[in-house]
Amino acid sequence: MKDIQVKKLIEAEKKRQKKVINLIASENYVSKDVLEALGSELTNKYAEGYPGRRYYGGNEIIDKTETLCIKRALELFKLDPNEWHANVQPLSGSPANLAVYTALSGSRTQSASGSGTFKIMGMKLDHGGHLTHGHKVSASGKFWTQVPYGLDATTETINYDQLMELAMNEKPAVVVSGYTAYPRIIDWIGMKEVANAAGALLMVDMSHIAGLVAGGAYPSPFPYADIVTTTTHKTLRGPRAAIVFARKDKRDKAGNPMELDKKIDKAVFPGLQGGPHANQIAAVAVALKEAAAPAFKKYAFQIVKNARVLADELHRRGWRLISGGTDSHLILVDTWNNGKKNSQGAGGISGKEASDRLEKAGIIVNKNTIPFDIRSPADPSGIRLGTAAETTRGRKEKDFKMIAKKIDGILGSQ
Ligand code: DSN
Repeated sequence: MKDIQVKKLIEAEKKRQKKVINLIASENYVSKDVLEALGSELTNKYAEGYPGRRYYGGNEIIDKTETLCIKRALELFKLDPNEWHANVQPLSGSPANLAVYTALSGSRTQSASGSGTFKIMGMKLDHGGHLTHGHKVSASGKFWTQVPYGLDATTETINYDQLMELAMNEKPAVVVSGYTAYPRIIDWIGMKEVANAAGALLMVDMSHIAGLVAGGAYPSPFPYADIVTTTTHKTLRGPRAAIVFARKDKRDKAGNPMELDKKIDKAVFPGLQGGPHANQIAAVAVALKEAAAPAFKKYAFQIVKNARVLADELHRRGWRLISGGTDSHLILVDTWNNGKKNSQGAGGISGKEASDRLEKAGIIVNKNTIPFDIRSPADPSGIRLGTAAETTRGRKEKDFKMIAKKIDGILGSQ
């Protein structure tokens, strides 16, 4: 690279990534092949439209690339192409979710009187939901109306009866499940019953768990969901991008075809985006093939094993974990109400301080709200830990025991 300034920055970031223990639950390390596809000449091509229906000439190869990516996406999650559609153009997770709401709500999002409001029933941010599940600071909450739900105060897990009651009262158009800070297995059947009872569609944002689902280490939402969105760069270990899957055969209450596939395609392009990033789509295709290999299955199960060990060790050392532990790749630690260090139940260290202290020691995490947090998102009560990135680097149970010991030492000292 001739640009020395940028080259130095890239080298410095590479060095930083190698040096640290990365416990950011939404990050991972991609393969050289994924990087090669991302850095390829495919970035030079404009391809507005879809395979076989482009607005620019010269798209023969791009058509093949996108078609291959779609095929691999459907195959990886064992979906019948007659039943499911995949759109691989969303640039990342937020545009993917926005495309779904745009597709479902039609052109008029809210009438002036408030009637006909398009309601998104989504988990509250501080309980583990995502901004794009209807939060008021996101376009999803500005254009549409969130029906927020939270976790059970005692178990810190989903209470499906509470959700059912809320859904029946509010009659949302769509129930969104799949979260950014929920360590437990989601009962997809329970979520489907909630959506069905309200006459709503079930949308699952499986961004965090996609790699676990692909590897068989977490139950698949596909048998129950109407729409599934996912980013491709978390446990799935691909480039930064997203996919929207939609059922082709969904009918509305009157029995008319909903054409979710066509509506979502239109919402992505020309609704929200211009030309797709063909280099990114090629890199997703590479990652999907990698995720279909037997080694990835082993990887997905190892992520969960490592997370369980990390959770058990922290718990054993006196740290309060949200919901008591994990079934997935992530753990939410309550650093503020830390039973071991603080018998009064308050006055522990904030998530920000915990994250700062760990970073100084080379362990990278993110501060995170915990359910019913009394502190602010900028300085919340907890930290979120994930094991996908370090599992990619070959770390196993014994390494995560050491990591737990280190974390305890760093956060436990006054
Ligand atoms: N930033 C992602 C995460 O960390 O979970 C969500 O957008």
